Amino acid sequence: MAFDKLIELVQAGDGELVAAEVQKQLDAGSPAPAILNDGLIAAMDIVGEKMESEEMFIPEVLRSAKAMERGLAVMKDELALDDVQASGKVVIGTVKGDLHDIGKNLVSMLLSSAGFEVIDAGINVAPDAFVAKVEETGANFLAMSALLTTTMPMMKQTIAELEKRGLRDRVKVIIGGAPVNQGYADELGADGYASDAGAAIKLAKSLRA
Ligand code: B12
Repeated sequence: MAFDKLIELVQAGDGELVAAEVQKQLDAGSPAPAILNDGLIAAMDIVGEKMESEEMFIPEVLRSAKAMERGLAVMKDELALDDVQASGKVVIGTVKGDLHDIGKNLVSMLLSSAGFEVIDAGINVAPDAFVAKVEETGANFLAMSALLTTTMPMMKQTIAELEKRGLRDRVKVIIGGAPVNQGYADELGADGYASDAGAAIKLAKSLRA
């Protein structure tokens, strides 16, 4: 497989070699979305399995995560979907109790390249902090990421907080993260769910009108 070496390097957590391998793949004509999905994300899936089976531990997983981000940085321009200006202001963050930010950063990066103004609220963002950011910036989108089944309910609490502050009608709420799905989005009354960063951009554009 073309990305075997890249997958190995991400697991080994060597950011410099990952960045060089991504560049090599781009130079050889591999499309950036394939390098992302079949290389970097495929590697993180393996890392997740090894984490679960205790073949890898937190410090190693973190090194892999950082290495993946180095690889992503190399492809930033290639991943830009198009240069059409999309008028939209998005507050994005990972919900309270959750420190996973790679997916959130990827969505954020692609939203910016698609012309959205992105305000990154960071990780471990409490419902009132999300809502304060929306209020302060006048954003018309709120994008929440959760990677843990235990932190998903924070999305519900954040939507409730938006309602309490009378802001729910002004913002489109979109959600994502590995344990989240369309059914959960429907249950919460979110405006949309997307399974990956590319779909997230399409979703945001479709809701913008
Ligand atoms: C890297 C990682 C970590 C790193 C995070 C580093 C970082 N800076 O993010 C560290 C080591 C810190 C970590 C810690 C923990 N982790 Co962790 N981690 C992972 C791992 C291996 C990869 C996640 C990742 O980055 N994937 C790559 C990105 C690109 O994918 P993604 O996040 O899914 O994002 C995509 C989509 O979901 C979507 N998306 C994401 N966000 C959004 C938002 C919107 C609005 C939209 C539309 C779309 C969208 O688009 C993204 C791009 O395509 C996963 C396993 C896995 N395969 O998911 C486990 C995993 C998520 N972790 C897990 C666990 C259990 C933990 C810990 C509790 C471990 C522990 N015992 O301490 C802690 C919790 C810490 C905390 N409080 O958050 C479990 C969760 C189980 C569960 N169902 O709840 C997993 C699934 C591993 C496993 N199989 O057991 N982890």
